[in-house]
Amino acid sequence: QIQIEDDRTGIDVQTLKRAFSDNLFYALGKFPEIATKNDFYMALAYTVRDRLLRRWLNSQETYLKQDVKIVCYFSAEYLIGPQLGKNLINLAIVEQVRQAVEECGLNLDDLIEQEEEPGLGNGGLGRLAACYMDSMATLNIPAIGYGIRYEFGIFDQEICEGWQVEITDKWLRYGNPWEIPRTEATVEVGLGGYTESFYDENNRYRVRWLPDRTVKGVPYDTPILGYKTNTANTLRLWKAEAPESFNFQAFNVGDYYGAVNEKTYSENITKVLYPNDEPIQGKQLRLEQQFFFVSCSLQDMIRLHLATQENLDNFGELFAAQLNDTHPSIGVAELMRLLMDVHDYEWEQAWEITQKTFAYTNHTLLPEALEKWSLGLFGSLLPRHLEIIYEINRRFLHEIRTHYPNDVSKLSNFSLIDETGEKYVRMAHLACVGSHAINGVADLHTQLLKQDVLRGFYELFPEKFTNKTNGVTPRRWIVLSNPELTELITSKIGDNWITHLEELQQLEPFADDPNFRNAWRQMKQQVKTRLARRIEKRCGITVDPNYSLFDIHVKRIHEYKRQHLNVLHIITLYNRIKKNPNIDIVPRTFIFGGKAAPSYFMAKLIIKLINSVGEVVNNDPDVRGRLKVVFIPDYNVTNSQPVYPAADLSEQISTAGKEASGTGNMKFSLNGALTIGTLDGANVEIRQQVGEENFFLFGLKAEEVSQMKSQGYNPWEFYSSNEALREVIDQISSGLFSPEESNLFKPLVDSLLYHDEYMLLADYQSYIDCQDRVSEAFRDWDNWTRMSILNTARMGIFSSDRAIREYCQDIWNVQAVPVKLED
Ligand code: 26Q
Repeated sequence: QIQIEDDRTGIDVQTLKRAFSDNLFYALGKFPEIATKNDFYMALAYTVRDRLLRRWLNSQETYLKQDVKIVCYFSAEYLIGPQLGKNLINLAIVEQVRQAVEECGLNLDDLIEQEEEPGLGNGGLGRLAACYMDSMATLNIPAIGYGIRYEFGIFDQEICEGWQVEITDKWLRYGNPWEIPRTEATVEVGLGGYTESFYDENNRYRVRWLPDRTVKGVPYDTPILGYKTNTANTLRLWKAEAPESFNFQAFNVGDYYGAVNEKTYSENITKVLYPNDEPIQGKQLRLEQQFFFVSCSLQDMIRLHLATQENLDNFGELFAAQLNDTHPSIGVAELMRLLMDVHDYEWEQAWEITQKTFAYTNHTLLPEALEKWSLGLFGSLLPRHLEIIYEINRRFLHEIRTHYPNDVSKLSNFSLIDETGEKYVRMAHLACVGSHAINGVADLHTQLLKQDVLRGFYELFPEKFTNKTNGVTPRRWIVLSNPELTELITSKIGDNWITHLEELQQLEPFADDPNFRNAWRQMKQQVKTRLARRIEKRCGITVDPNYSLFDIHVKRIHEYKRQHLNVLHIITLYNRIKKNPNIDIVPRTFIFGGKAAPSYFMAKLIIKLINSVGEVVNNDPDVRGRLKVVFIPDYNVTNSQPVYPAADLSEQISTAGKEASGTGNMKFSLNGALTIGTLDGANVEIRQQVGEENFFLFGLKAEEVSQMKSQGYNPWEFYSSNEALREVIDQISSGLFSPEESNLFKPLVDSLLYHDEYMLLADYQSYIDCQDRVSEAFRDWDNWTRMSILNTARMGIFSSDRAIREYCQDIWNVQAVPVKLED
C-alpha cells in the first residue's frame, strides 16, 4: 500500500489529523491561522468523504457486475439533514475524529453544527425518503434515490413580532462538499410541442413527439453510506441546465436577450422547492419539475440497464421503482413512451414492463390533496403523454365495462380523467393502474384508503393493496440526536439494537429497577437542560428543565394538526391560575415549532396566536414562571434533533382520520416521551405497542368524526354549553392576546365557531381532561419514568429498517447484496 492511499483512508488519530490539515490547505487553500469555522468544517467534511469513497465506488461496481435488482426511489423531496455527524457514526470513527480535531484546538460538535442542511423537502414525506435511504444502505439493499436538486430548498423561517417571515434558503452558498456532479451522465428532456404519426421502415404505425424545447438534466450524486457496512448507495439529484449556453441562431439574428432568456427559463425548472405540503392548483412549473426529474431518472435507468443487458425485456426484473406519492406518477406514461417511441416496444409488452416496474405509496387522505392537472396545461406541456394516458384510460375503462356491465357510473368514477367540471388528469388513478402494488403508510390509513379514497381500485384489484407502516432510522433519531440515551441503553443491553431495534425490548425488565430509573431520569434531565440552553440562546426565554413538564408540538403548521387546540389548553390553564394564583399546578413548558406554507393564511395566523399567547403568559407575574410558551423558529432537521430527546410529552393531536401516519410521533416515543394523541395515523399502532396504560388517548375516533359530520356538526353547541371553552374563545376574540388589534384573530375564531372543519370544539373537553390526567401522572415522577422506559422499550418495530424489509419482501422482491471493501 502506498502512503497516499493511507492518507485518504486511514482512521487513526494521527492520519486523520494529517488528512484534515491537508484538506484545509489543498482543498480550501487555507492555513489554520486564517481559516474560518466554515473552512474547518469543509476540510473535515472532505476528510470524511475521502473515507467513504472506496465503499461508494465498490458498491456501484458490485451492482454493475452482478445483475442485481436495484430499488429506485422516486421522490420530489428528500430531507436528508446534515451529513457530517451521520457519516461519522456510520463509519464508526466519531471518537478518533473528535480527538483529532481537538488536538487541532477545535470542537467536533461545533464543526458538526456548522453544516447547512439541504432542505430539499417540506416535511414528513421528504424525511421518510431520507430515512428509507439510510435503511436501504444499512441493510445492503442496492438503491438509487432519484430526485431534484433544488437550488433553493424550503424557506428559512424567521419570527418577526410573532409572525412568520420567509427567507430564501441559499443552502449552496458556501459550497456542498457531499455532492459530485456527474456531467458525463447528462440527459435531455423535451417539453411542449406536438406529436405526429408515421409509418416506420417496417411499415409499423408509430408516433413521435416533437418537443418545442429541451432541457439538460445534470446529475449530482451524494453517497448514502449504511451503518457499519460497506454499502454506499447514491442519491442522484437532477439539476436543469440550458442545452447550450447560447442559442447562436437567435444570437445571430440579433435576439441576444431572447437567447439568454431561454437559458434562464430552462434553468428555472430546478430553482425552487414548492413550499406547500399539499398540491397547489395548476402551477405549470411544478408539473415541469415532476416530469423533468422523472424523465431524467428513467432515461438514466435505461442507460444503466443497457450497459449490461441486450434489451429492456427484463427491465422490471432489475429495477423496482417506488413512487413517493403521485408527484412522480407521470413516470407511468413516460416509461410507456420511452419503451414504445424510443425502444420500439408494442403497447402490451411495454405495459407489462411498466406495471411490473412501478409501485405507488399514498401519503394522504385529504380529498383536496389528491393531485390533478388540468387537461389544457397537461396537453400543452406533455402532448404525447396525454395521448398515452388516453390510451391507458381507454383500455382500462374497457375492462371496467366488462367487470361492471350494468353500471355506467363506474366509468366516471374510475376514469383517469375527471370530467365532472373542468377536465383534469387524476394522478392517483394513473399511479394505481400503472403499478403492481399500492400501499398506505399506517394500518388505519391503509384501511381508510381501501374504504374511501381508493375504494373502487381496492374492489377491482384487492391483491395490489398492502400496508407499510412508516418507520424512522434509529441512527439519526437516537444515536446521533441523543448520545446520552444511546449510552444508557447500550450500557444495559449492548449496541446491537442500533440495527435490530426490536432488541430494545430487553430494556423492559429494567423499568422496575430503581437504579435504572434514576439513571433514566438523570439522562432526561440532562437532555432537557441542553434544550433549555438552546431556547435561552435562540429565543431569550428562560425555561426550567428540572421541574417543568416539556410538552412539545413540532411539525408543519396545519389546521388538521390542530396546534390551536393545544393553544386552547394553554389558555385554559392560564385562566385557572388567574382565578386562583396559588393553585397547585404542574409547571409546563409548551414548545412549538414548524413552518406554515407561505400562502396558507390560517396557518400563519396560528403561529401568530401561539406567539401572542406566549407573550401574555410568559410575562404575567401571576403565572410565576409555571407556564412558559416557546416557539422555536426555523424548525428543520438540524433544529429538530435536540428537540425529540428533551420531550416529556409528545403532542399528536390531529383530527382522527386526517394524518396518514406521522413519523415525529415515532421519534418522540422512541426517545422516551409519552404521547397525548388521537386514534389517528400510526398513533393507533404506537398505542398498541406501548400499551394503553402508557399512552394518553383522547378525542373522537375516525368513524365518529365522519358520523358527527354527516349528522350536521354544530360547533356552536359545544361553545355555548362549555363555560371554560367559551371563556377561552371569548378571550381570543376580545383581543386579550392582541391588544393592539383586537380583531386580529377573528378569522380563526369565526372558523372555529361557524365551521370547525377539524372538530376542535368537539374534542376540546376530552383533550383538557386528558391533559389533566397527564399532569397528575407527571406528579408521580417514578411511575412516569417507568412509563417512559416502557415507551422506548416497546417502540422497536417503528424502525425504518423494519419498514424497508417489508417493502423488499412484499413489493420490490429485492435481495441484499453484500459489498466487499477490497477489490
Ligand atoms: C404536490 C403538488 C404540488 C405542490 C406540492 C405538492 C405536495 C408536496 C408535498 C404534496 C404533498 C407533500 C407532502 C406530504 C407529506 O409530507 N405527507 C406526510 O407524509 C408522511 C410520510 O408518510 C406521513 O407520515 C404524514 O402523515 C403525511 O402528512
